[in-house]
Amino acid sequence: MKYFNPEIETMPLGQLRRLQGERLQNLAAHLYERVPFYKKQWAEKGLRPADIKGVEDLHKLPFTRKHHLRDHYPFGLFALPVEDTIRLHASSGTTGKPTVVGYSRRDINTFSEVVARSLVASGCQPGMKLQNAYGYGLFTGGLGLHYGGELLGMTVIPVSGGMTERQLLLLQDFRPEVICCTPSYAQRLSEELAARGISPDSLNVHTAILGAEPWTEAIRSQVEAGMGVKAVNIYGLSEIIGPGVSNEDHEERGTGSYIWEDHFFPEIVDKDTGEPLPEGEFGVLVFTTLTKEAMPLVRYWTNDITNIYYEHSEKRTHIKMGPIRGRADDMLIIRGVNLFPTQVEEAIKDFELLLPSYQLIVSREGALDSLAVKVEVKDEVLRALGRPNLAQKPEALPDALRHLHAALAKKIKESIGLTMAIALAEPGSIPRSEGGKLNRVLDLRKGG
Ligand code: DLL
Repeated sequence: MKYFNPEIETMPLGQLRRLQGERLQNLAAHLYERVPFYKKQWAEKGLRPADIKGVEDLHKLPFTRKHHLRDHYPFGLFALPVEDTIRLHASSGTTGKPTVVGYSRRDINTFSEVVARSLVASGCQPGMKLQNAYGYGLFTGGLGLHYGGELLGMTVIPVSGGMTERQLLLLQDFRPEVICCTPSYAQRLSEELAARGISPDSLNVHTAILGAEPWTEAIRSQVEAGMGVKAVNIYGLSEIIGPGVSNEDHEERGTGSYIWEDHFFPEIVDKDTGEPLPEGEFGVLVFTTLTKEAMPLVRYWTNDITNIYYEHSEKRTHIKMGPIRGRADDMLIIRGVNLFPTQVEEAIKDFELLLPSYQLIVSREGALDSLAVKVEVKDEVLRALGRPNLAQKPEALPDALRHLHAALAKKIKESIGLTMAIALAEPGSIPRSEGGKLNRVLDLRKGG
């Protein structure tokens, strides 16, 4: 099958807009009646549901932010009585209480459908086996992919995250065609396969569906070569539904991920002013859930930075989003320069002697913040150079590494505008993913 839902996925834009408009009108009326938070917020701006006639009026409504969810913890933003929900999920914040989301039966059906659409876009077909290495539990990854895979008619292997030994055993013995996990864990699996001398050709897996954390083309290349797969992107967040808000098509890899905009209406807004930005420009991604019942969200400020654009494609009419550059709150400001960790990853990718495995270390010397990047050199390179001590001063390194060090410093300076200390490191010396979300920034300023 080419599409899970051909009628919706290829719906002409005019018709899609009308559908979105109708859904938005219903949503506004539903929320105004049922959720005091929205009624109060809109009343303060003199707005009533009748003022929202279509998606073109959406910008009039205020944003909903993560702190609103926290302020109404745990169920205060639900639009249905908790007893009418059939599932709860939660995402753990960095501090304090988790963000709670609830689902009605119809919401779970929607969730399963958008994941099924995402799986078909990724290259899955009914009958294929899906090794699901996203964590099961309050995290939406495990159960989200599980239900979507079952709806499509795949054979789901609910292994959950981590447990590398078991993942490798199942890959070899159950011979799944598809695996889904975080990109950093796919890197980890690629490395384990190489370390154990297991050739990707001996496996049956041809597709890896990666998401839940930012990743780049450098990681795509590493995973595609290391596991012998096509690596495709899946994006989502628990507040909106979970995984399956958008997904790449396996035949259009690298051109963006289709947002299932009949359910999740996207906007890109300026991160400082909140003003909507024109198609293609980068800003904060904001979503309105058009069909959710238990906990719909209006103009939810995701904090993720990307762009959205229509691209002529023979396959689908829905809008695409580019890769997430990072979250607005991951942005580092070092000596006045703003940067996302993924920019460093992009700079590293052109150096053939390096692995896309890095860590950014932020520290403070006196009043000044400084940033160092630790990046791993490929094992074969170090072997060919007779295993030099990488801890010595760059000037003392063998020529190849000295040049590499200088070229990387220059590239970072040119592309990001910062002078960074660079530490070349042994392969495997930077902490690896255990299946959950990997943090590539070590901030030594905290608490000091
Ligand atoms: O991470 C849902 C998910 C599960 C997505 C499995 C994909 C696969 P949360 O735990 O609520 O939900 O975290 C959501 O993770 O706002 C992004 O910052 C980040 N994120 C998710 N997918 C991607 C992706 C799940 N493909 C937050 N690329 C989001 C970059 C991603 N960042």
